[in-house]
Amino acid sequence: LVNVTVDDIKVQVPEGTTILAAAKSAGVNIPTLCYLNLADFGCVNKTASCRVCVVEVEGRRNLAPSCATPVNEGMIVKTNTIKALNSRKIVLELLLSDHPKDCLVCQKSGECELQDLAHEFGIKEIAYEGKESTYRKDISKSIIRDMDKCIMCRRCETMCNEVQTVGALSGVNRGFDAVVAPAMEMDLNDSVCTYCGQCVAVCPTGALVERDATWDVLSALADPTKTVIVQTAPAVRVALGEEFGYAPGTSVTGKMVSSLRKLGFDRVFDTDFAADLTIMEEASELLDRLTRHLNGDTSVKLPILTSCCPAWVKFFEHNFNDLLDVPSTAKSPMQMFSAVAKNVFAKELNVDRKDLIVVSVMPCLAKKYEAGREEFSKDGDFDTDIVLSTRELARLIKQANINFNILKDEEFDNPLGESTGAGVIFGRTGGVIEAALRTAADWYTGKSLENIDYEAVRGFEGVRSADVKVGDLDLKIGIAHGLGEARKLLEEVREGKSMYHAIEIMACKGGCIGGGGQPYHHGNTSILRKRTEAIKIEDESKAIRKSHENPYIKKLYNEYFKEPMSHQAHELLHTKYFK
Ligand code: HC1
Ligand code: SF4
Repeated sequence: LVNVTVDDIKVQVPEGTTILAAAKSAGVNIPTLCYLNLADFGCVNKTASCRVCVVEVEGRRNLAPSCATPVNEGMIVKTNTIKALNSRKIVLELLLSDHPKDCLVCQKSGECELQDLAHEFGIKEIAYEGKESTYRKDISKSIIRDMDKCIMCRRCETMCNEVQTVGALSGVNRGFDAVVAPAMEMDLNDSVCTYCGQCVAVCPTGALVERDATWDVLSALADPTKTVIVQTAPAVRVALGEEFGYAPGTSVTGKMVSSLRKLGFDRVFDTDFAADLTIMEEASELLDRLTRHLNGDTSVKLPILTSCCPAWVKFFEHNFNDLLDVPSTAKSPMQMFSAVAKNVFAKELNVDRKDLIVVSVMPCLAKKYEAGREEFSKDGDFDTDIVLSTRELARLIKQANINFNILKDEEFDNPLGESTGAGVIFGRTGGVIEAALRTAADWYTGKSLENIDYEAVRGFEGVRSADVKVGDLDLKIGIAHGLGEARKLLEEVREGKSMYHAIEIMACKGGCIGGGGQPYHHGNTSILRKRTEAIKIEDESKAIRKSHENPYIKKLYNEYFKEPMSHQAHELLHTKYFK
């Protein structure tokens, strides 16, 4: 341990600790901007590029960036001298001088870290006028890149390259033209970007934001010729409340349903229902591949990989296109829901599929991209019409003057609103495979098993491996969350080193609860664990916790699909992957 004094407070910290961390342990919060420590992601962005966190160190002539300077024995640090404060203020003024002054209409207004600092520092005018750097706006289906607002903190780059290992973003050009962009400044659309949205989740300003579709929803709801239905993803219910002042980890399912009804949706349905449907197909595929493999069929590919995360799908299409026959062919729950809605439910309603608008509320930005994939359309009509993120739904509720906090809990509509505990756990890492195991174990043993809590697949480590017994089968299950972790597992599969039978992969840390469209965590990743806990409580509170026991799923198979992997099921519920 070394002895350090920060603003006259003495602390002992381990050797190698940064001044910033030492100050924190002394209860002194030094402001930061580029710095970001996402402990649960194994990611620290300390490029020391913004210089907001500078402090004076006794005996040194220059100010030190506290995020990147380690302490040493006897160090005396002053964080609030006039020299440090003045320097911080000038840095902010310089950043603002090359930043658009459109805060009033910026999507990030109110949640922008630069705006917050400018406010805290009492900056009342733009001190330096002059030329501003301008770039072409890059608008993809999921994300808008407005690099005029980029402050070169490089958080997005660290996230994309080090955590996700996608490599879509890097600093290009020099001086005034320097910008963080895909190679050769191409658009995200033409790059290897997976639309995971994790860069958006950590961007401190409005440089990276979701493509907002709230107005599309309002227009659809106002169109009397359209029937507008909505589905809500498992992870939305445990995060939406944060936008209305509820503590992280508060589940607001009933209020969410009631707010959607107030917004005017004709039916409020649940993606969890379709998660149960996904399990019917995925668990069948798992058992089918397993039994054929055990019977010596060498054409069978194992492990089977889950396929419900669209960023993950795009990642393996780019990086592992020699393994396209390994993932399950099951569509994601969102797409299964929409396929059933447009092809089965529309007929029940006697509505033409073009007049049925399917809106999805997702914790994810890649879902916007997924909805626009050609294979999920029929004669130019997409199965999923509009995707809103959790943040956008909150915006919509506020725009419509709905007092969310006083709403009474309401139930989803049926038939596409009934779900089991297995459906809701899709929202957290390990949940999809646990849901599949609950069903596969019952089917394989021919019994209704009581022990359905597969603790071994739960947890938060980036890559997990679990030995699970299903009847007389000893299964090895792999779980990865975060694309960098997924890459490690996939490389093992490619090299033939993987002895897993099934692998679940989610592109975001924590699974969908940590999706790029969720309320901002501002670097406090303990929020993700609280959302996970809320998912657990939702699961345990359900009367039915196995997908194949969902009565409406049984009805759908009786009346339409007949059985999993039937011809009808293949037509509506399965997909293909592309190089
Ligand atoms: Fe997910 Fe899924 S769990 S992908 O993480 O399989 O987004 O929540 O909706 O489709 O169900 C996201 C969440 C979500 C799908 C389901
Ligand atoms: Fe990288 Fe994901 Fe951002 Fe695309 S969305 S640039 S893959 S972090």
